[in-house]
Amino acid sequence: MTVPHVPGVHPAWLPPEAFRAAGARRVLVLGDDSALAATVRAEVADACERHGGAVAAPGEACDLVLALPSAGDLPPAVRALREPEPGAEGFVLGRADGVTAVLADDPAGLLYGWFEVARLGEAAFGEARPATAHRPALRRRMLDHWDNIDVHPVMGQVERGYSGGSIFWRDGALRTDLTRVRAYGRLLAATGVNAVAINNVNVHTAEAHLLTDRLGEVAAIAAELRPYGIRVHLSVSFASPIVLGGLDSADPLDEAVREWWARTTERVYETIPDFGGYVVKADSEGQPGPFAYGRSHADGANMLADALAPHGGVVYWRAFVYNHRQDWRDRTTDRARAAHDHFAPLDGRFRENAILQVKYGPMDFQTREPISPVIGAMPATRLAVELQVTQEYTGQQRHVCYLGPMWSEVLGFRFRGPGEPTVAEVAAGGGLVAVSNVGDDPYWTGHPLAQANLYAFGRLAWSPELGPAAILDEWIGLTFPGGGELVRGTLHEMMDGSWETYERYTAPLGVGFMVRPGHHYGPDVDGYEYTPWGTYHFADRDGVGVDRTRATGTGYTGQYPEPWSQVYESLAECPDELLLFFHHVPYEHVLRSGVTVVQHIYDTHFAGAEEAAGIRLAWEKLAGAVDPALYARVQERLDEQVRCAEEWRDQVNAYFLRKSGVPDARGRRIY
Ligand code: GCW
Repeated sequence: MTVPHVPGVHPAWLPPEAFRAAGARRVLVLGDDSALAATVRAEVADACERHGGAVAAPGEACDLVLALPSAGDLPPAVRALREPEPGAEGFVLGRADGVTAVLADDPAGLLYGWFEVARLGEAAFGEARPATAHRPALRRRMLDHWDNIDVHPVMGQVERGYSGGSIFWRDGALRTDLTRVRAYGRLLAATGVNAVAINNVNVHTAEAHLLTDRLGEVAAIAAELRPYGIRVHLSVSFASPIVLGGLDSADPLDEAVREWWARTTERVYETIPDFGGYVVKADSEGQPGPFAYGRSHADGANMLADALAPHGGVVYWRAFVYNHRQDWRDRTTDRARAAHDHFAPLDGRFRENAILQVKYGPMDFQTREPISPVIGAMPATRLAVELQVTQEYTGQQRHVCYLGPMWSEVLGFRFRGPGEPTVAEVAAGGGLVAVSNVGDDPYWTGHPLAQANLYAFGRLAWSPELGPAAILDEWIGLTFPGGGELVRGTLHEMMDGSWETYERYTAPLGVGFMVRPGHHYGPDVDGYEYTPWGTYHFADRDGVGVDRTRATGTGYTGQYPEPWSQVYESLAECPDELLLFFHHVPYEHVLRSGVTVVQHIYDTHFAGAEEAAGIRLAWEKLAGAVDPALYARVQERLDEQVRCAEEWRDQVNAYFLRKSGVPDARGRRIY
């Protein structure tokens, strides 16, 4: 095992500098003969070689010890740090009598502890620290790749990918050099991620074969990610028994179909014994599913769960099921209702190893949505919450949009009010999943600053209670070591409020979309208004918004328990930022903030575009303070962000001025 360093590829949050403090010291590893312990030894050796420290042998003096208690005698200084219990994948970190210790019950904990020491830097070797346990709050912390093997004619190599091609495949074949995949695994492990699904949930013909005759490619990728504790998962087509097995049905209750899945899954585990499981998008946007056979989604998911169970695998079954061929004239169909209508009645009917994967909002990864009511409605089902790191609807990695604050709001939401479980707690036994934003771009994420989103996802999946601003600072400190106060302060100022800035210049008050159909970039207020996708805003000359109340609308508010059911139903109590998601109101309706809806639209759009210009201006302070190529890449993207934000501002403001006839109270220029 060697630590992957890929020339020409930005080291992201793991530059060699991040390991200076530990690598300059004497480090003892007391591990077992597992692959993960070998990784920890390799990491330590690599850091020490670079920074002049030394790998200590048992019994020798050391400054840092990473140990499984079963693997040998701890140095006397840290024997007293044994409590509290680290738990699965966790570690205890403490410092006593000049020795820092990371103690774990399993080698994964040692690896995560090693990266925590890197995060702390010199601080890990300062004052004594009481032994503190660090344990992942969510058991499964996974990134989904929407990578294709073949370049799709519309979606390209990576669906909704804004960072170049796939790190796994190129032009129809597995890449020959997979060092970069290992480096990716390392970056993810440093944030706490422990699972990856390698291919698009829209499973096309070539990708369907990964399950059978192209399984070797999955095994090769798994071999690169395994040393960093990451289990590989595969998106599979529900129609596989037909497409690959030559059967004439994929009916989940058909014995031949069930047997096909059992046999096929057995072969997967013969090849990849630690294979994680399947991800399935069924009966959704044209993908095949159990509805074709009159079966429920529990029948579909359970069939796969049964095939996986003997091997310890899980199926992530996506709840993103809605009618994408609806008639815009029909006001009774509400896309927001769909997932709850389909899945809530199935609560308690899913197997133990079936995980229902629910997007955080009821629509589709918008900049602002209420939390999906499905998450609060299925106490007898294992749930995973799905986020989108790739910025499909949040600026496509051309805009700075740090999503940590949004995710932290999502994870901290309590369906039943104060004192009741948070979304993160509801999902603890299932997991947190996100669509990756990584590609073969030298900066990994297209926009170098979009790396912060990938980092924040992993950190929040491990510790949902961490503050997003603190995570941002952690990321800045690791990624720009030695940058000094100018770099740290400027990046913080540019990024911390960037999600809200993005929200200000795009669709107002939670109404969503207003993006250009198809590629979803840039403004198009009526782009989706008369389409079959179910994503409307209903603006007319009198008002705007979607009536989702029980009293007069689609009844969606009734999918929430109290207090939210009442809060969202009530025009007076509904939070401003979601007002147009839940209510259709006149333009002169006064928000809780005291401003009318239409004036709010003007104000926020002027402010948002101005803030985008401010972000660009701030970056100029860093000319000469960061790497010139990185500087240029960010600057080019900021130019586009400012241009696009102005376009959003002018189109949205012009649209609402023309519809409403209400002038801007401050007389600013609207076209
Ligand atoms: O956000 C939408 C995207 C689709 C995607 C779908 C999904 C993979 O526009 O490209 O398909 O969601 O989540 O399945």
